[in-house]
Amino acid sequence: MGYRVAVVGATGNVGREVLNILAERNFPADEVVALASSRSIGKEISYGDKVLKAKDLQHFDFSNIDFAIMSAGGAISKEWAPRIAAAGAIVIDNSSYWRYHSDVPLIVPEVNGHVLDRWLNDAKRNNIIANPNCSTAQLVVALKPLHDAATIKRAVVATYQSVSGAGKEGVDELWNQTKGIFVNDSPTPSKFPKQIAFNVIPHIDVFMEDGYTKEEWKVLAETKKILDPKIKVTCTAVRVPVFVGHSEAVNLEFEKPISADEARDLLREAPGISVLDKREAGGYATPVEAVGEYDTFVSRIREDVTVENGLAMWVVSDNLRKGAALNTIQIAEALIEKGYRARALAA
Ligand code: 11C
Repeated sequence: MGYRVAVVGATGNVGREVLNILAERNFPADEVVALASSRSIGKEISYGDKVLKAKDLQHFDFSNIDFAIMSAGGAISKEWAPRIAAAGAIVIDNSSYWRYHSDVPLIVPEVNGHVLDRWLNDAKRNNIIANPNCSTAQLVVALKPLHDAATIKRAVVATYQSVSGAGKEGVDELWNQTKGIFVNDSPTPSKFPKQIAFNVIPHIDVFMEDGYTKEEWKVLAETKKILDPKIKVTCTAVRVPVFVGHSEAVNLEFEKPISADEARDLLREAPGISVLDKREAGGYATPVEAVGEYDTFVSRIREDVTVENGLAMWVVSDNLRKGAALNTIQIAEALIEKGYRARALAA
């Protein structure tokens, strides 16, 4: 007997990817239910070669559900994750709401999947697991093997984030502005604070008191929680006119020496990473190649001689996959591998 999975926020960009990836990976599900807010009830969504109709979250009975994968935003997660978890399902939440709670693990399986061993055996666990922000997920996958080998002291990150990170409205705004500019319409920013077509915007999420944006703060706080609280991280997060795929320029300072060749070899062996690093035109990954892929691509690995034990690199991933939907499913797969049994069987 397989698992019962509820996908909350199934009609959004990430919810749809969750359904695609569950089907692609043959996730051992007996039943998959698509849930949405009342305005999307009845909307049709693909799940492999089937079509699911969105059901109403408000009236759904979670008492038989094993995994609830939530991608419906922080307000819904704040209200519903504890209710769903209390009904006995494991909630894997994509919003930022639960990530920083000390009793909620924040998991990227390749990096800190071991945390789930103790969590699964903790009788007092609150049944909520958080999924990181997309820019953090791909970053920590690439940092982990290097940190294990030479201990990262400081990371300086600049992100180049696609509009799909801002949801369907972000994608529509880039599309409409791009088309409009060709017919001399003046672009009207609505989802983004300035014109995004043919432009870049150094502002994602709200500004904080210290001048960083919340998106930048997430990269700092989440890297520390997932990988190592001792790593110093600074970030500039930038929105770029790309539909899917986040890129990051990363400069690292290590405690111990590590050469570009050593780093490349370690990254080649590491789970979830493809190294694409030829020092020639086109010998590196761009977002276009990362779309639809599971792996995070690492390119442009080189020594940064401006600091002692420095490396620079370029990290690209599909933000809707490793940055969101794929990682949530990998968390569920890790729990199954660690012995979490379908409730119908465990009863
Ligand atoms: C973006 N990274 O690209 C954001 C989207 O905290 O999960 C994801 C926000 C989050 O706009």
